[in-house]
Amino acid sequence: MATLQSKLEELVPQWRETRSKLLKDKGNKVIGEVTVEQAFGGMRSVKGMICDTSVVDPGSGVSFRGKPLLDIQDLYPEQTFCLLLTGEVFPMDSDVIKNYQREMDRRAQVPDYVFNILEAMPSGSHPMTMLSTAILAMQKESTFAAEYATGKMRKQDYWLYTLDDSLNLLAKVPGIAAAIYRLVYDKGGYINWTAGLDYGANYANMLGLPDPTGTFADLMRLYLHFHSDHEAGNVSANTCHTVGSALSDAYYSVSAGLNGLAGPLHGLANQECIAWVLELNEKYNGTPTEDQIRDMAFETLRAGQVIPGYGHAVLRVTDPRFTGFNTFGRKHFPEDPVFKTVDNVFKVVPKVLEAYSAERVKEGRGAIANFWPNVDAGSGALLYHYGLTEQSYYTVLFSVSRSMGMLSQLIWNRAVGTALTRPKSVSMKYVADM
Ligand code: CMX
Repeated sequence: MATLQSKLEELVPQWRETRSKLLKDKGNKVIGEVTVEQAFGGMRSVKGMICDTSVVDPGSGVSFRGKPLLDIQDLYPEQTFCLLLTGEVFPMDSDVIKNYQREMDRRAQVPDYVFNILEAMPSGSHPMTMLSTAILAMQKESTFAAEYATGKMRKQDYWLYTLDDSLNLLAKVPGIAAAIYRLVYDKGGYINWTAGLDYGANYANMLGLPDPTGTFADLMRLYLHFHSDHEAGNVSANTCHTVGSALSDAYYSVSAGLNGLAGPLHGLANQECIAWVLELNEKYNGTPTEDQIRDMAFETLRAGQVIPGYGHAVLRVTDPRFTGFNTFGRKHFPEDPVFKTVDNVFKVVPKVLEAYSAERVKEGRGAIANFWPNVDAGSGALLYHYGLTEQSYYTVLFSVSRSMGMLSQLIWNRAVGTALTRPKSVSMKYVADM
């Protein structure tokens, strides 16, 4: 019977052969150069990594293994993870997916000590701190670390043990994340994983929100699919990769990546976006007019703050993930007041940012590179509609999804044998003397 592991056993030798051939034939080709501006500017656009799971095109957004996101938006999360790893879309009734789901069922039980740790954390701990801590606490479960410690693990088998750790982590993360939700926001007892239920529906079910129409489970599937991967250079993926390159196991690496996702310029932006939208609704007693949105947008900018959910380090168009979420909202609840505001903000804010950017340029400050919404601009309104109103939880949802991307990249890097990350830095004096 075909499984994800057996598929990878076929693919890994091919990837290694490709890597060797590329190194031999193209090893001395230049793929990028770095200016002083880029070195000070967060290495924006510096090409210095290889990643096959996904590519972000500035003009069209993310594609997973060459497939544009909106062409594959109906995939279930278990299909997403297998696609990121193998490049193949396996039908839900295929052996690979059925086997993967059985692995999730078999591994989903969260150890009791994780709940004890979560319950012992001080009240007021951010849900992201709790998630990262819970994952780190499970590091002792790592089969990679245990096998490495024996001194007998062969380098070519690193990926196999990383796959084992990854399946274990992916199976447990929704249960941990749902427990954090129920604990922090006083929602009652924990809800167990249900064997036989798909990944997205399981997470929705464990959160425990009412879902009479089943569309909240649909949203969770879409949410987990959309946020899963965004190539290798973003803060969470890049951090996970760097930590993993030291052969730290998947628990150390993912926990580290999530600490980056918890930053307001990255994953925490979804929390800030919905807060901004709710502030608008409150200030104007309901869905604001376009003029009112314009006023508040300028007010935010003049106060020296960013408009959350707009702009992107790579994208120069509306993020297709925003488009997908917006389509979901328009289909299921176009009249929802929070969704309507998000929809109207989309009509106004890009023009405001464009005007503000022109002002900045006149004043000698740099332009804003992208005026369009990113993934975080719209997702919160959809969650809000279903009663998931606790904004400080939103980045945890992102994390459950992004774990798939970080882990698929970690497995891939172990499989092809990517080396320890160690770029070179230079001093200010070095630049001054150039
Ligand atoms: N509102 C106001 N100013 C913005 C802006 C926005 N939405 N987006 C960019 N700018 C500003 C930057 O702050 C920067 O100003 P300074 O030079 O004064 O520091 C200037 O425009 C140039 O930035 P940029 O080249 O356009 O964008 P960066 O690649 O530096 O930053 C990002 C990208 C996402 C951090 C930025 O657009 C931003 O802060 N957006 C709002 C926060 C957000 O939505 N983050 C989520 C991103 C998605 C994710 O990774 O999860």
